[in-house]
Amino acid sequence: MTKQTTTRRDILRGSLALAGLGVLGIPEWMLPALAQSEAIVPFIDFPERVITNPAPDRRIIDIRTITGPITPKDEFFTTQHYGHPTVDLATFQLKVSGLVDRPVSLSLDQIRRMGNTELVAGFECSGNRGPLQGLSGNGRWTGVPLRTVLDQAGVKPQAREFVFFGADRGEENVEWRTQTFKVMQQFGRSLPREKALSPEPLLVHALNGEPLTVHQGSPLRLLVPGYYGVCNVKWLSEIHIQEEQYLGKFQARWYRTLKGEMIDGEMKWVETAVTHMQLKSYIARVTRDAGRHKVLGVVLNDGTPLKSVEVRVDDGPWQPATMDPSTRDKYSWKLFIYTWNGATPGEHTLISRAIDMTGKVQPTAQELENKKSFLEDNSQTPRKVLIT
Ligand SMILES: Nc1nc2c(c(=O)[nH]1)N[C@H]1C(S)=C(S)[C@@H](COP(=O)(O)O)O[C@H]1N2
Ligand SMILES: [Mo]
Repeated sequence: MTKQTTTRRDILRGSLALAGLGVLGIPEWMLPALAQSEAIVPFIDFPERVITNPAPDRRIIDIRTITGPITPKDEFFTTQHYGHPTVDLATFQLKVSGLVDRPVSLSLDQIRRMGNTELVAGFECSGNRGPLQGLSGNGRWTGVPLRTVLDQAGVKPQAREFVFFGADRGEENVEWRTQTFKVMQQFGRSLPREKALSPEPLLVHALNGEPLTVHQGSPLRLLVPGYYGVCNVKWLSEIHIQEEQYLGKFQARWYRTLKGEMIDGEMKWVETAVTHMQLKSYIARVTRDAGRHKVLGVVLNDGTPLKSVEVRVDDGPWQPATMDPSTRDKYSWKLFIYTWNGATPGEHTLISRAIDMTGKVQPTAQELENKKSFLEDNSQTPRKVLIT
């Protein structure tokens, strides 16, 4: 009980401050924290034992424990390819090199003094999918607009490709025709000029008001709001600006989506880069309170305004869910609640779908059948519960 009370208070403080609403501004039932009389209805299609810490440097979020829009820093999912590099905060310098008027090297203090922009943003790993959906989080980030740093260096007109390197590296096999070369590579991702110079990408140094942890890329990471996790380069050490396309493994090979599309009666196989997040919703948990059931879920996308979220029970009609008014920030997770009246005893399948303002509807698994690579799986995730 004590823990629940604390959680509820924390959520009130956190989300109401963000939404600028008073305590009485949000109807009590909208709050995702459990009421005292509320009981969790377990999912019967969830793996029995969810290992939330599969390795020291990895963590997933157990979606059934989501209690509010802001993910606590020590519950934020985390993953990377080369483990954690050692970065000495005292001697840390961010380098900006390549097609610039003045190459610059900035200490953490210098970067912090360039401004403290705050942004609530959520992201997921492009490999996030059902049944766990555990690779996503939502936080309040603090940092400097990337543009501010780039302006200091002065970007040359012919610059087209902005490459962000992390301090982490590993040996890779690079295949070329019939040969394989073993070479050391730094984790790198790139953005095209237009995106890099847009006002939104941030170089962030804090999450939820505290300095980034090693897991989250201490001391500095790139945050591209609305983009998949892979774009948010952790332990950022260098921004290299070039004219050439960047073809590193995590840009050009691993983070691709291969999808078949029927065009004029012919199947075309299209490969695209993993960039902006696809429209997704999922059910996080179901609770029972005095005979009434509540279905809580999360929506995330690339910031395109949402039109609605709907929930369907078994083969029934799609029913509108209510969006939590405290999660209005453009790039934030949006929480939704669906009140399920008259649930009958027995097994039921619940499913949610989000629809955005452009009319885009979250696809079914069947509609994504021709997507070969598992990344960018935003299909509707069914959830089974047993009502007793
Ligand atoms: N330097 C570096 N940055 C990285 C990665 C990496 O391997 N190295 N992995 C990316 C991937 S695939 C994801 S999903 C996110 C995870 O961010 P998080 O650990 O803060 O949740 O970091 C991204 N940034
Ligand atoms: Mo990822």
